[in-house]
Amino acid sequence: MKNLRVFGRIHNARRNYSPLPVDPLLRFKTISQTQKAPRVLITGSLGQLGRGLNSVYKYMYGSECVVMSDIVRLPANATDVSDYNYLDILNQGSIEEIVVNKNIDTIVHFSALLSAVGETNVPLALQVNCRGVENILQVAAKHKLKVFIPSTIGAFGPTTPRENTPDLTVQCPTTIYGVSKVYAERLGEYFNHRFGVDFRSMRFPGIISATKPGGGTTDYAIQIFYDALQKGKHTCYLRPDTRLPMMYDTDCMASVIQLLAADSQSLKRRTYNVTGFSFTPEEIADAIRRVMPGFEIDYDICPTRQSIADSWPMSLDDSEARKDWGWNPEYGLDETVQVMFALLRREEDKPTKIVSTA
Ligand code: AKB
Repeated sequence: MKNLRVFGRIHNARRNYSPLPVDPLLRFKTISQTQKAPRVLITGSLGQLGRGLNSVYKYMYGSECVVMSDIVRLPANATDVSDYNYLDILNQGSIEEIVVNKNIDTIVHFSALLSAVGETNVPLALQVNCRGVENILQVAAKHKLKVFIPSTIGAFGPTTPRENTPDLTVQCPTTIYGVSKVYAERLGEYFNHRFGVDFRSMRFPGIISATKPGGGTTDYAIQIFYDALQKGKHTCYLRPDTRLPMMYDTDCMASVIQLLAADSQSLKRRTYNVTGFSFTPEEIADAIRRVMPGFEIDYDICPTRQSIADSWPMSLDDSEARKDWGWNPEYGLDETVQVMFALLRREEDKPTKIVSTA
């Protein structure tokens, strides 16, 4: 949890974001004081978001509240992870076994193939992103669980209005990732009204965290910080004017925890847009230059990722989430740049890699 302390040093001077509180953990503490501890199973927990969420939940409710799972061996530096289990989400019986044995009441289903990697292996994307979701929802229906399955800006497509994209609009994505996430949204809503499953979802923008993702279109927005520190320069695979919505990691963790803690009655829909801020590669490079004046960026466009990015919204309307369950991001672009450098610089001084940003 040491990384959490970095947040207190950042000051938010932008409009549209709440000023960062004196106590950066306040929003997590407040929820933990009013809500009973859940028993959360995180699938795909060694990906970009799982370890951060594990750390936040443990901070809120102690080490007993999270069960971590994935299909790979735990890395040697994963001292933050306890109760780690092998779980193949394609095996419904195994999901059920862990739910029963560990007395789980909530599943956060992070296992998924992201947008760019999905295009390189469509059969696997169908398995993981569709069959996996079906299994999770069926187990949730049988054992009366609350379920969070993230969706994405990738669930929109080229015919969606690209600016200030609302919750309810055209959803005709052109990637297998997007198609599978629309399926997850619709299937979750169906299980909610047909079987009463407490399904909750959000369409995430690109998430900027110190933990690296794998195979996404927005990944450059993390790599740029590693490259800035290691080489003073980044070669970007997207055009300089490609505007995409993004969000800082801690805001992402807060959104999951807040949505899961929200009173079911207050939810007018089961899938909400959430966002932090939008920028282009050119604009993030400028923001980095404000703290690292010599930083350079050049471009070597990847046609696959560029065409995916061109089909996605440039900004999201998340007013429904703000209204219904109090969504309120705290990090803008400049705050994100500061906290990312603070985290990565501190990790550079350590013998091990970054393990948690939450
Ligand atoms: C990706 O780029 O595929 C993901 C996403 C926006 O869902 N980060």
